[in-house]
Amino acid sequence: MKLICGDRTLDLSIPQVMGILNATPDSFSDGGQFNTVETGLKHATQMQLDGASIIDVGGESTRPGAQAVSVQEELDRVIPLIERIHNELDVCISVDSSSPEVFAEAKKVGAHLINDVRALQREGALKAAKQTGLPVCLMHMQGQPKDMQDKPEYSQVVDEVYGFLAERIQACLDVGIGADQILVDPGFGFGKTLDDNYRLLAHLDSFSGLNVPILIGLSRKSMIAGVLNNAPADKRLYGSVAGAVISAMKGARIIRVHDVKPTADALKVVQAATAQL
Ligand code: 7PM
Repeated sequence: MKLICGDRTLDLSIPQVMGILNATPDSFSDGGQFNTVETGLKHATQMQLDGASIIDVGGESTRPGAQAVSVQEELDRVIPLIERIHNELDVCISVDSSSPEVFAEAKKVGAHLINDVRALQREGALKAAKQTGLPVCLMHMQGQPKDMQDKPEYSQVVDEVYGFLAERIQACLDVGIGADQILVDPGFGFGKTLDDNYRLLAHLDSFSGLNVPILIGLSRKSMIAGVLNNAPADKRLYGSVAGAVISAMKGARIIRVHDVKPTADALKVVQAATAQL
């Protein structure tokens, strides 16, 4: 089970850790670009040392309630950082974006994977993604970040998310993206109640019916806080690691996290046990 990512290859027979690198100004002490790139590179370096095989660089906050950012703003945030990481580190770089212009520029400076929380539904996104030749991760979201948590509603959340992802896989195949270049993600926290999130986690194994690798992100999310008396973000580590372990045991191949070392250690234990099945 290998995923070809431009000039790199990821071995998905073992669960891989994707480290989150925010290139949004609020994640850094000042808005200056030098500081942003240097701080980001340091963080990426540490995450790689800790066991991340992929660094996910994002310049749009998709936090519930967040406002949209312009394409230029997104480019200014992510492109210099991707270029620097590509020049300095031996790691797979994923770009967390929904903008066709960002896909193209990110590819030029060394990105290896497109991670789109809007599953390539923006105008021109499917074609732009296809043109990069890079693998794509298709995520499910109900609504838009601005209002997605207002009133999430499903009749059968697992079936609906599954159906949506199946349809987006087909849309990719229709523009010529190879079946072996597609990943899917149920999108924990994106237009979902606490019960919806745990139902998706409990049934994550059913998504293997889509026949593409599964990526998940639940690190420090409200679904963790929701079972921990609404613990603040810095108190959600053990819960997040538990979610990562459950996901890996139910077949997830890439786990997107803030806390790389604790997650990488936990996944090694999962792998050691799984290898004896
Ligand atoms: C604030 C709240 C900022 C939540 C950022 C977030 C995912 C993703 C994100 C995910 C994939 C976060 C989210 N989440 N991409 N991007 N899957 N593929 O918690 O679950 O990191 S942003």
